[in-house]
Amino acid sequence: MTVGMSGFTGAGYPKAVPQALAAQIQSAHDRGEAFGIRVLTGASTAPELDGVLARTGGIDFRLPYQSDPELRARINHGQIEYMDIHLGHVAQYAWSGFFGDIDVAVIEVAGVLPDGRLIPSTSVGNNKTWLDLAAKVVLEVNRDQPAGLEGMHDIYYGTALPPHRKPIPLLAPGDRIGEPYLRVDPDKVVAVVETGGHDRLTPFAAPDDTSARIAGHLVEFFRHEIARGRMPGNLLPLQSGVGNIANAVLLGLREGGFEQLSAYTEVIQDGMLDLIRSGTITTASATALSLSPDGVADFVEHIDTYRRRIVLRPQEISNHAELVRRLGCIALNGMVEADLYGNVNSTHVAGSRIINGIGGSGDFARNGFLSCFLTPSTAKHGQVSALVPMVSHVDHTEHDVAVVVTEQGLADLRGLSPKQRARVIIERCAHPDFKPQLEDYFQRACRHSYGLQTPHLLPEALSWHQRFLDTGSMRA
Ligand code: 0RQ
Repeated sequence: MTVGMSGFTGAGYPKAVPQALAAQIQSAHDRGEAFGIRVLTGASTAPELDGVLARTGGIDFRLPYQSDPELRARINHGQIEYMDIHLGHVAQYAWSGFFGDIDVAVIEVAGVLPDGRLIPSTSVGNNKTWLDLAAKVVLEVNRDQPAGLEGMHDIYYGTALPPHRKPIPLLAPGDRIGEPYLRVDPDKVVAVVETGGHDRLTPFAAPDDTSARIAGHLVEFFRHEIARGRMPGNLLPLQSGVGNIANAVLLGLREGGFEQLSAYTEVIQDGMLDLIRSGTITTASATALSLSPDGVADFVEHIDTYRRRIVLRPQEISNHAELVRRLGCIALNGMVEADLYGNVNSTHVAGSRIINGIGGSGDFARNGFLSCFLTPSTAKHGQVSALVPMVSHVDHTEHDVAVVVTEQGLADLRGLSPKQRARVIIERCAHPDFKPQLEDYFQRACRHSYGLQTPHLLPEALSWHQRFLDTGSMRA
């Protein structure tokens, strides 16, 4: 069966049915019977869904974004087929039938109205799509999700496949263009399960020196862009990826004195919640709330304030190319590595081993007004350079990457040719330990490359990655 489940970055995923299903799968396997399902979600979920199903060997196919260690390990061992896809594309692929029939939707909700409409939970993700397309629906009603969530969501029912598409009437991040509830055909609902329990709650590390320096470079750059008249004083709607660096950047904006900001993004993390409560961010649109225990406590305490300032939407809207382009988002995403010419790898170590997935980074990087990629200049205790001659996997091409930032500095690639970009990236972003190695490669490539538009020495271009696999270090 193909099962569409709720869940986006550890929020709003079903907490009981996947575990019961895993027990059934385990019994079947113990009897020697094959039993595996295809699992489609919004994005990453939690040990109670991805973890437990992966451990039983019960997932045959999975999409889109994931971050569970058990699931990741099985994908990288070749036991699970994983399709990494832009989060904003999932719904149209599903409607077009590329995932086959959706047999069952398993969706967590915060409540059910007497007329059958559903109060969405802490994430919306692809729930509208799964509820619309699935033959049968199982609802998990989580009594522990805050009642004050009601009214925070905006579910837009006007999307369509070409040639029937109409402009989506959203002009500002806080606009409400739909309705606060999800619809479901009651005849399809085969079970309603009452559950409790909180979302997977990850505490954040306090920003370290590296993240603070990355944030500092960005804040200085934004001031420069404002001074040049390229952005208003309150910036443009921010899209901020997941993780500690993104959190540090948000804190940096508040400390930098920015005001009246807005966010049009996928995930609201603690850092953004702080800015919303303090009024630094006046409006935030997302598809999920991914909060630490402290973040949840704060969210519940001030939920009436947050309901006025936060809109949670389906991910086909939060990540919609038309809207990201119209609003002119500033895309801030992490990366694994970038190459001299600005191609970015967000997903794979050494070209073959996946970490999480592209998530929404491509939806925003390609369509945003300003596309920034952030990373420490080294990984693996300084043995690996995040700036390499050629990326071992490409998620974002040189044409979609405007700014690269490491703790060393910021490279503004706009308006530059490939060779000009290489000089700026080496100069501004590379770690001093790897700078001479990169300069040496680039200079020799400029002398001996087959073509001089994007100089490369093909036998050497991926040799840094091979050296890392052979010796644990990219150092020459
Ligand atoms: O692995 O813990 O085994 O050592 O990659 O790296 O430093 O913890 O960084 O948590 O910020 O994640 C790109 C993965 C960065 C993330 C990525 C290894 C490193 C570690 C994680 P270990 P860190 P972060 C909105 C947008 C794509 C999706 C996206 C991501 C692990 O930002 O998934 O942007 N992005 N979505 O050691 C070898 C390198 C490495 C490396 C890091 N150069 N070589 N290993 N690592 N760099 C959200 C959604 O869309 C839902």
